Amino acid sequence: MSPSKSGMYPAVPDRPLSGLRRSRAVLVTGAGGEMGHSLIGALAARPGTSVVAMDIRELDHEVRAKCENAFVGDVCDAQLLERLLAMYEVDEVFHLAALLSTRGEFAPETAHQVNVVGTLNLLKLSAEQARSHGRRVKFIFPSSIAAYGIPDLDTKRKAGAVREDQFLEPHTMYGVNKLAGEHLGRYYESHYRKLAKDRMASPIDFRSIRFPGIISADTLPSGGTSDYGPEMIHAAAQGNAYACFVRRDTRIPFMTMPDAVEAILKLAAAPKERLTRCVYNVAGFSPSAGDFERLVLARFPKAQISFEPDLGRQSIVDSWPEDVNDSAARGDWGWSPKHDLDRAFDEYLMPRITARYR
Ligand code: AKB
Repeated sequence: MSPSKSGMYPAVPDRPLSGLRRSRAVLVTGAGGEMGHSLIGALAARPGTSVVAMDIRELDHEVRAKCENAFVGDVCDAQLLERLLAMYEVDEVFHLAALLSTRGEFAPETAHQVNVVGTLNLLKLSAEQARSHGRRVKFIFPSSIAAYGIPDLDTKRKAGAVREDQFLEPHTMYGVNKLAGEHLGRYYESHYRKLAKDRMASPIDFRSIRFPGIISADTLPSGGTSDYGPEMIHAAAQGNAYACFVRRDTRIPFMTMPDAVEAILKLAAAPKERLTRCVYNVAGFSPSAGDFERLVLARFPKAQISFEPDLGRQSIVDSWPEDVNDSAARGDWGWSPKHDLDRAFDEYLMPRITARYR
């Protein structure tokens, strides 16, 4: 193995790591992103799990140290993926790499490449892996509330907690891409190469969660439209003024990062026969932007928060539901979030964020 240019960790090695036998591994794409940071720690702590990470940038030392190997590259690079999968016997893929909703609107075609073509590459190679080692590959796909597109505010307010099959007409390229990813996963699980004589039935075990906005105490999001929630909290903790880009009465669902990681691990571990669908809603809490302001001011009385709505970004969050109905996740795999809004602030965000910026 040769060192990467930065000398931080090996670039793509050109041979299997353990002689002729490929070692078994869990693949995490987008490993350097917000969810990757938290998920990799939890996966690496699972007994007998080797994590192979992939990201467009080199990983932080802390995250890298928890991985068996890390590859720098693009999920659109089919050759890189092929080489990676030639070295490891991958049983499980957590496909986190994505271009989020705000960034995607500045470069919709690039978003399509990363979010759809990248997902297709991974599904195809996972199906090939399944054929080569004879076991289904579990494919975990974080989708998003961006898959919903509610036509106007009046309908949004009347709709309340939306079910998985309602309002599936997304307004953003990212939402369109996430919905496409869900359909691709369902196709690879149930219908892939329907007419081929040599087909392996059901090579992929596809499981997806439509996540709400996620708030982490340890990292800040970038390129999303739910970012105003975490941005407001982190800005106050750092003593920075914050101009919120949506109206005070804007309401969408959120959850904490520990609950999001718990959800993804719980769905991944659920017995297949208990699952009645491929794609699940999960709800945490549904504050308005004004509720965030109130809670932040109660804890940081000197915080300077103003509201300067950006019409474009506002229209995106206005098309997302106020709340989601997660009864299928609760019934099928025991989903139940640990944090409501107050516990999120008091037991998770405040202790960690204040320590972080002290
Ligand atoms: C975004 O804002 O694009 C994401 C999401 C809701 O999926 N955080």
